[in-house]
Amino acid sequence: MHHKDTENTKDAQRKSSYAAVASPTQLLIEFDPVSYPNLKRTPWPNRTTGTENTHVSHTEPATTDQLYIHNLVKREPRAGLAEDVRRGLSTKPKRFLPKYFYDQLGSQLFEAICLLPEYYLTRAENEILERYADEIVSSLEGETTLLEMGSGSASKTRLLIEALLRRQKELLFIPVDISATALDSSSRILLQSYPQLTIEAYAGDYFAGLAELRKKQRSRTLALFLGSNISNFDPDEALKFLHALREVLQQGDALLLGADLKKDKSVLEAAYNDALGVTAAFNLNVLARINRELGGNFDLRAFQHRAFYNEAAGRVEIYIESTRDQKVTIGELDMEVEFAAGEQIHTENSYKYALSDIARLAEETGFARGRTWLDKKEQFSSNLLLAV
Ligand code: AVJ
Repeated sequence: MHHKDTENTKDAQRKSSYAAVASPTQLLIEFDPVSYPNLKRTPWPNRTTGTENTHVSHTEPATTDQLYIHNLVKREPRAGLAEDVRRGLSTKPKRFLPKYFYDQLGSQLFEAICLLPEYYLTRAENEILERYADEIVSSLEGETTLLEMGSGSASKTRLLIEALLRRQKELLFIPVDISATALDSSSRILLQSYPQLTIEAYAGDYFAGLAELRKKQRSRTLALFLGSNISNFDPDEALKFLHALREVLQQGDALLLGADLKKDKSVLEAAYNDALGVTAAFNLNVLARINRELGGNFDLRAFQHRAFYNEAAGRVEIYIESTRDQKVTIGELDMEVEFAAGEQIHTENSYKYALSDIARLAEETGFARGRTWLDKKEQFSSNLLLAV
């Protein structure tokens, strides 16, 4: 049950600052300055009248008509980085959960990955959405709410927002993301571009987000799970996730699922071993994060990035490998960890799909398979699954 869980799980005493500045119609959340050292307390862009600089630091919704970010992690500070790192470094083989990639720096490194020439996924999905967004949204009837799991920078989402706004005047957008900074900045940008939007955001991991979403009724909903975010799930977790997502939807709603397709090993391995080393930085940033947030002393130069396609398992496997025998201490965990030369920490799997895999997943989780769209090179798939 890995994947996303907000970064700002550090104890309350650390999150004294960053009560956001909000104008009367908006409200933001508190950020953890350890996970988000560079978050700026910029005032809201001027889209409202009235007084500025109302205070805030709530976890519960206040009356606001444009944006609210629910911080789910603050409610469960125990299930966090510290505990998962302790556990992950105590098991054999060692492992981390991919959700911990996405602190402020990690989220931005991921945005950089999406621009790499070798990382074809983002461009391929963008090509599909540019071309078919209108067709995709026409599969739903009536006033539609847009829900997105793992929205990140939400740049591809814009294409669907625009398609929906061509047929309705207003739109409620509900993004769920592990990174509170990504949610904050993407929401600000979206609201500036589309004044017709209302955003209700959830900063937390997928399952925490879904648990919250179950509590509320929504109008006709198009859910998005883009970018092959499903790739991080093992098969049983993918089933569990789609089941849970199906539960927050009603019959007649739909899910647009972006899934990277199985393909040539050389293409896949290049995508996860880029020449600039951005993927390596993204991967090793987890060690830097442990140094920053848990008082670790990992020497990043004594570890290296590894990624290869395991064809039998249908997944790219990503590791951090120790280049020598070494000991690392993690102050806040009171922990000393030994690494042998060549020993690895498994940081991520990225599963690749055949269209038949997606069909099976859909059928097992209460969806009927609608249309599938591919990019011209047929590298990536956008699959409409209908809640039945
Ligand atoms: C965000 C899980 C879709 O698996 O391609 C990219 C993450 N890791 N490069 C992927 C990732 C290294 C990405 N997903």
